[in-house]
Amino acid sequence: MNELVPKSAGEDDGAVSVRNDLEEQSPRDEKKRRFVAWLRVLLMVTVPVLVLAFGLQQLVKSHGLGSLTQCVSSNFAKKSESSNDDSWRLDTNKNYTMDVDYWLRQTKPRERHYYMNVTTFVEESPDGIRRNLTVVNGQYPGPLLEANAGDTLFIHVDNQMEHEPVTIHCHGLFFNNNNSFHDGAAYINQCPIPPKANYTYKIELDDRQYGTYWYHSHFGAQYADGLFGPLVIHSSEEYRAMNSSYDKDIVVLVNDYYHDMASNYLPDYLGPANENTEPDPDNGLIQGQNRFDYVASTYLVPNGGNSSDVSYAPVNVSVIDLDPNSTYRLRLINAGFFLTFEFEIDSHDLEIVEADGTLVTPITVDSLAVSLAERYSFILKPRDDKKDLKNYWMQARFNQFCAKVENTNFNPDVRAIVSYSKHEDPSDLQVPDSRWQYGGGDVVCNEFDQSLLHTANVTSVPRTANGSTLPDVRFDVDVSFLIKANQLTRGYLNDQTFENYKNGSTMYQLAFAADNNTIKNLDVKDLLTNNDHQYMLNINERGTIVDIVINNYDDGNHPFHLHGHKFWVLAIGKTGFFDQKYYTDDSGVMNFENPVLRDTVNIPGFGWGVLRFVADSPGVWPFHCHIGWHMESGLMMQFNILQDEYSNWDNYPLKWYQQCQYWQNQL
Ligand SMILES: *[C@@H]1O[C@H](CO)[C@@H](O)[C@H](O)[C@H]1NC(C)=O
Ligand SMILES: *[C@@H]1O[C@H](CO)[C@@H](O)[C@H](O)[C@H]1NC(C)=O
Ligand SMILES: *[C@@H]1O[C@H](CO)[C@@H](O)[C@H](O)[C@H]1NC(C)=O
Ligand SMILES: *[C@@H]1O[C@H](CO)[C@@H](O)[C@H](O)[C@H]1NC(C)=O
Ligand SMILES: *[C@@H]1O[C@H](CO)[C@@H](O)[C@H](O)[C@H]1NC(C)=O
Ligand SMILES: *[C@@H]1O[C@H](CO)[C@@H](O)[C@H](O)[C@H]1NC(C)=O
Ligand SMILES: *[C@@H]1O[C@H](CO)[C@@H](O)[C@H](O)[C@H]1NC(C)=O
Ligand SMILES: *[C@@H]1O[C@H](CO)[C@@H](O)[C@H](O)[C@H]1NC(C)=O
Ligand SMILES: *[C@@H]1O[C@H](CO)[C@@H](O)[C@H](O)[C@H]1NC(C)=O
Ligand SMILES: *[C@@H]1O[C@H](CO)[C@@H](O)[C@H](O)[C@H]1NC(C)=O
Ligand SMILES: *[C@@H]1O[C@H](CO)[C@@H](O)[C@H](O)[C@H]1NC(C)=O
Ligand SMILES: *[C@@H]1O[C@H](CO)[C@@H](O)[C@H](O)[C@H]1NC(C)=O
Ligand SMILES: [Cu+2]
Repeated sequence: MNELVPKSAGEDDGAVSVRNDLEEQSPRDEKKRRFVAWLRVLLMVTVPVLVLAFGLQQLVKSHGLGSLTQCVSSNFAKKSESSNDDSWRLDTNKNYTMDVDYWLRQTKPRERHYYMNVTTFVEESPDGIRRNLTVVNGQYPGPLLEANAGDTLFIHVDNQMEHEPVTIHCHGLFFNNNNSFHDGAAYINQCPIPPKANYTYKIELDDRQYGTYWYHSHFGAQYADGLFGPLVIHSSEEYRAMNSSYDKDIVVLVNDYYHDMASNYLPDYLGPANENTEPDPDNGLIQGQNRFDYVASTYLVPNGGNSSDVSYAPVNVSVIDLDPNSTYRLRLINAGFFLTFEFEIDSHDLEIVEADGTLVTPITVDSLAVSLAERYSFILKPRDDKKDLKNYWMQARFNQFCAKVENTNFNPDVRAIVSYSKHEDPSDLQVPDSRWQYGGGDVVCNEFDQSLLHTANVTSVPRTANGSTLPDVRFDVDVSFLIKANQLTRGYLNDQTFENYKNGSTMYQLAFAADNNTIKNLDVKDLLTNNDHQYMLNINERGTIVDIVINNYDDGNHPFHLHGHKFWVLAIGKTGFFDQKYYTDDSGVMNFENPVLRDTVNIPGFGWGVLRFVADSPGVWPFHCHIGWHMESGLMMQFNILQDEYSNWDNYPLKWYQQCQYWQNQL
């Protein structure tokens, strides 16, 4: 095996802890050890035979690779019903407020270390209904990560869960400093961090990348359960380019929210005879919090649960405190799992200045629709005279037209209070009544019109050497949901539905077993390969200009995301199909001058889109619909970019490599 070990195996740069513990024990020993530990825990507590039997069954199941089985955790502690301890709730007023001056003073690149303990379950109630969550550092939602452009970000993940693997993916980062193995997409460019193991992501940030991003688990449907949070990259160059137009900077995190673990919905959703009917959320949250109007007689217990097990304690909306003498930059993130929402703040205009880390020519709106995984920054413009500023509703209205079924639990009009008044008890705040004025949302689930957004710092989009509007490579991809074997409905990109590659990860196979891997007959001259549910676009020439032409044959919308790159949104079509003549005619359907450059964009139901990117970052990059349910049903593929380069890197972390061996040994 020696020739396969990363060349840097012996070198420890002092940052990434390189250990041998995964190798020291044979997997069988490891299984035995865990089994004994488990038994010890079980015997310490006197448990009924039934629980023991259940536990053993789960233990066995949890060794199935990538199993999403949720298990009783030995360190699970049920909080007493009467407990007022809300230390599990992240203080977002504090943690999501950034220190503008501090970041402007940072002139030299630095290392930024963040520590994430990932724990199994806390039974808590962000909106009043008690449920289990998977969280970072025992709190919900996840903490803010910050750095400056050009810094090195270290994310030290300690997976303290007993039975679930985990990965952390930083959504939107380039990973273009020979570090794409830290993208954190499970089975694609990283083998997941096993239960009870730890791993350090070392991310040398591009010194030209700044703006609003977020992180989330990229293992199965895990992020729906709470493993996500904001990630902001500051830059004094960005601040100057924005004319230094704000003095306060805060994150507004919005997500749709389910009352049960994602894994409990999956068997039904992925099961036979379900024609892609996604579970509709029970609520939406702003800053991880919202009220839920619980009425026992009408409450729909998720997944056929027993209503006598429902536990509820009223929770109010969150309050975002603002200073009337300051000008705010708000960074809005759709960190949800399924739905688009429309956003507004009463009596305020929103001057949009950033989309997914790209500065755009400022435009002022009173509301905007935000698709899953997208981010916008805007300068908050109060319409009321500053001295009259009081309290206002912030509203995120989730578009129910994007869902196939309606969940009667869900009041899609989700709110928070924006408060300029000094207050003691938030529940005493007086907020003028207001009604949502923008209708029920776009009936075909369109998002904010992307053609209104223009990249600020651009002269024109990249063109091929001969100056034509055509790309070097045009990749056409048709999106559909098809019922195939066993009445199972799955998501298809062309004729392929994605399944996790369980034999390590794709990048591990391609980098270390190139001549002998099972997923690709190594002929990089093939643009497309599709073995073993691994549909791949292979681009091996640096700087290749690629257009992805997406035609959506499905009635549902799909917010597509490409890892490691931003793409130019050349065109979005709300109906019909893309026509080749748009490249050259004078219809103006495609924008080759100043379209928006972002990492996530919505493709409308029965619509289409053309996205251009430059293949200049070596790695194996997922391209997928960000709707968590759709990812699970196979709406994902991989872009294998510059394999000749990444295969020759000598800086793969030993632990990254060993984790793949660990999972291979479990097979
Ligand atoms: C937010 O939480 C992170 C992680 O715990 C911590 O490093 C950071 O200092 C906190 N930020 C603020 C502004 O409190
Ligand atoms: C949370 O998980 C524990 C352990 O699996 C389980 O006993 C409990 O019923 C769960 N609580 C909820 C609300 O699902
Ligand atoms: C992570 O967990 C360890 C062990 O319980 C604890 O010592 C440490 O303080 C935790 N770190 C954070 C950031 O919560
Ligand atoms: C990571 O795990 C190894 C053992 O698996 C342990 O020796 C090391 O202390 C752990 N590191 C942290 C920071 O918990
Ligand atoms: C604008 O683009 C130029 C040329 O690519 C680059 O050097 C500069 O850093 C960019 N400015 C900002 C604010 O991104
Ligand atoms: C900054 O000022 C310039 C010149 O007035 C203007 O063109 C540009 O749109 C402004 N940018 C922002 C983000 O306000
Ligand atoms: C629900 O729970 C109650 C009380 O624990 C029990 O009597 C009842 O049989 C349960 N119903 C179902 C359908 O499981
Ligand atoms: C805002 O500024 C005005 C005028 O300088 C001052 O009177 C007022 O106290 C300030 N308000 C706050 C909340 O700081
Ligand atoms: C929630 O806050 C609103 C606005 O301050 C207040 O009117 C209401 O009474 C509060 N509800 C509860 C249950 O505290
Ligand atoms: C320009 O280059 C593109 C991509 O290489 C090619 O498809 C196209 O035919 C070329 N156009 C002309 C006019 O040569
Ligand atoms: C290639 O695969 C075969 C069959 O799986 C195996 O016997 C052989 O050891 C592999 N060679 C290398 C270099 O991994
Ligand atoms: C990245 O890897 C390439 C080989 O593909 C090497 O030439 C280059 O020096 C590396 N760059 C850095 C910053 O390590
Ligand atoms: Cu989708």
